[in-house]
Amino acid sequence: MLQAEKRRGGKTTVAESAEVSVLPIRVAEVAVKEVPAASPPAAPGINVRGAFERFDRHGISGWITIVGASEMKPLLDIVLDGRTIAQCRAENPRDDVKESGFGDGRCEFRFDFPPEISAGDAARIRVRFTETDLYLGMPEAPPAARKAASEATYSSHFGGLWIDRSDWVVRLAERHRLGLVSDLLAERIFRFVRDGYLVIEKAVPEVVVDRIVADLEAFWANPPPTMRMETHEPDGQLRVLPPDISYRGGRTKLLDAFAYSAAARAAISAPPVVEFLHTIFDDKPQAFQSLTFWHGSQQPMHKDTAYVRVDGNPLALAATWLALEDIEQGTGELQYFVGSHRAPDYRFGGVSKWMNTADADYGAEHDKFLASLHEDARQYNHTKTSFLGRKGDLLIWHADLAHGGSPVTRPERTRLSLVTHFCPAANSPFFYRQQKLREMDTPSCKFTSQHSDIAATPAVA
Ligand SMILES: O=C(O)CCC(=O)C(=O)O
Repeated sequence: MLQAEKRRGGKTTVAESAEVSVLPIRVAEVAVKEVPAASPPAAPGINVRGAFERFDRHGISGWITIVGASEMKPLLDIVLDGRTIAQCRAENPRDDVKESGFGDGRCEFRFDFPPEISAGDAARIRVRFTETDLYLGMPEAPPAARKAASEATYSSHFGGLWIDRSDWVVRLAERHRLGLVSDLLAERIFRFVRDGYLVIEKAVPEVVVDRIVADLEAFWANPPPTMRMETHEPDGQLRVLPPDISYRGGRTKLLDAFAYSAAARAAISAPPVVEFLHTIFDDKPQAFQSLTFWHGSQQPMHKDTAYVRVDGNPLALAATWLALEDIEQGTGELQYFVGSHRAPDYRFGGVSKWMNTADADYGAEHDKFLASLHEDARQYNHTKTSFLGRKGDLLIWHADLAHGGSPVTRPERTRLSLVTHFCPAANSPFFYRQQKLREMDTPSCKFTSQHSDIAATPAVA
């Protein structure tokens, strides 16, 4: 409608009003070229009144009405970096506006930012009339958003940990100089930041690994009632079910063994692992999901940030892969693209670090995402390598390292492994939004599970 008006009348008029604030409109001939709010466009056209009343880290709201045509309820595009990420109509009732003499008063607009909009994103949100180049003059971005935007020194648009900042070497050197980080740890962090992963040989004593394997055998044979497995068998659909030994292979994994096995908890919180994670998180690590594989998963190359959600900061995440036996070639060994954690963000829907499985075309976008990792590898020369760890060796990967399971060419061989996802203790796994079961807080590591009330599940070992 506005487009039609604009074509007929040429440009837009903004008039002064004593009673209500004027909503300045900026006319952008191209998205980046803006006429200052104070200079009203020359030709007569549409008289718009309104106000931006809220623009903060969590959303925007205000009201807008077209003088003399208040029955027209403008549709607004919420725009981020030139892309429309949502629309809202200015049509919610506002008695105060009605009393001021502006039509029926149904003119409020409101848009709450979805959780995947980072603080930096919020600072760059713009609003325009749908199907036009008419942008509403935005109030100054909220302080938190401005700060986040001005500190955008992370390699990912979504921020990250201190090791992801452009000044990480300076910060590492400072910690090293102050004696907070040993030579060995400094070297480990350096390699992790450069490559996106770190191998710690003999991170977990063999005796602990043997106990874990015995526990896993027992869980498969006689599962604790609340334990769950995750499987894609037999039809490729993801299901979370009570463990059934006939599924013990392929991509099926036993979930959160740490809730039931003291040995698994000991391995997950092995001192060199905790020391490393505590340093990169600047916080106690929180193990919030573990997966035990019997065979190679053959998962395609992927990045955990698409699926494993941590509220607030999608990159406040790291994972460990523990070899529960000597890993041999052809058994589906873990593989990864070295340095891929520094490739540009893939944004689902053009916006989000997280994949939204509720999107109608999410399957197609997932394929696109997976393909993009191989394109990045070609473009940025990421070499593919794999982890042939010996029993007790452990690999830590960065939240954004592209990794997966290599093809299994020796299906008769097992590939026993324990994967754990961690975030800082102060962060919340996304599943807390649905439910929060009791956690276990130890001096070195916090354990929390989406499926198991850890406090109610005495460990078998
Ligand atoms: O162990 C594997 O084969 C892959 C594990 C993995 O990619 C994951 O848990 O994110």
